[in-house]
Amino acid sequence: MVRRAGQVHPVDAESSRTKRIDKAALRGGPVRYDPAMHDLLDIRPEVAEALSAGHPVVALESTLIAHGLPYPRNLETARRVESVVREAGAVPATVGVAGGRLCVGLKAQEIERFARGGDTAKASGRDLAAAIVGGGNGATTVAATLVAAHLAGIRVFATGGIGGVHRGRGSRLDVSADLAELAHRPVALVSAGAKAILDLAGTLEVLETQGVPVIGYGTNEFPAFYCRESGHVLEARVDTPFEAARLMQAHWTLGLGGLLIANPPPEAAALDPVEVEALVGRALDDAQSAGVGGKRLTPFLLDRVNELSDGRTLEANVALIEANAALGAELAAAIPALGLC
Ligand code: PSU
Ligand code: MN
Repeated sequence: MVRRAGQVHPVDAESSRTKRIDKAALRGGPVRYDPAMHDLLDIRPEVAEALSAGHPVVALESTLIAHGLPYPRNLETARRVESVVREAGAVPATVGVAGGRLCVGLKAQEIERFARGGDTAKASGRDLAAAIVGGGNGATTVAATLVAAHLAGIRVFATGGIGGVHRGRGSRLDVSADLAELAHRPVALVSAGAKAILDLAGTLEVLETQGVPVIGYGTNEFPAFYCRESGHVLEARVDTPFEAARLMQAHWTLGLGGLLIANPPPEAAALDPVEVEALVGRALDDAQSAGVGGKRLTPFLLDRVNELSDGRTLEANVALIEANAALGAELAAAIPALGLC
């Protein structure tokens, strides 16, 4: 088989790791090697090598860089999050479509281009094919990053807050594709719950319908992104990476899909829920008056609450992304201890 540099697929390698995954026959294993994948997927060498060697790897998304945070804070955060993962002993794999390929482990210059904005569209799972065929760039959402993580065989992915059910304004139904994708990808997603701009009760209902366990990390409550509490009590809680990894292992051994590890934002950065509710209410009114919907809605709302809070939601957002990346690295490190992969 012809293999070009930078196109290594770990599943293709005759490594003991591959054999272990095959033996375990977990649905959670990476997708089997398919030559057609070479043209679409580019697992960068550092990530491919770490995966083959069984070293911890954490997937990171790029929509929050290109559309979730303003420049230059987004660039600083993207770099900082990669260092946080490295300091915790894991390899970061920032995902995005670059030059028409789904890349796992974006290079520093690519991340910088995404952060500076311009030509980088927001790519969810359904946009991936068009972004690849179009030969351009695309910032991957949680949904699209889950696809890449699964194809590459990465088990842990850290983000800020997952997308979910948007609050009902009128009769339009807007449910993020993040939820359905998480249900089908055997990946543990670390997030500070779902974004505060959403209908959290509705989001939890859809996660239940989709069969996604929501596990509080050191908490009994679903966090509300900028806030540590939401009033929604969870059925599962873990307090250590090892406990989380055991649940992940059991879930995947049963052939099930993704898990949501809900990590409350750091105490020092968390905001008051009453204040956040007021900000979100105003941002939602503004979105409605401006007629913003579809994929522009989430970036608009995040931006608007940031303006209304004089930048305090941005500080909380950055702090919780970093905290989630650190926890992601700990979880990724706990997986090999269980002999999972
Ligand atoms: N988390 C953040 N900031 C973000 C997002 C998550 O802290 O900008 C992004 C993620 O990429 C997520 C997306 O997938 O928002 C959800 O968008 P939508 O509601 O259009 O599915
Ligand atoms: Mn939507």
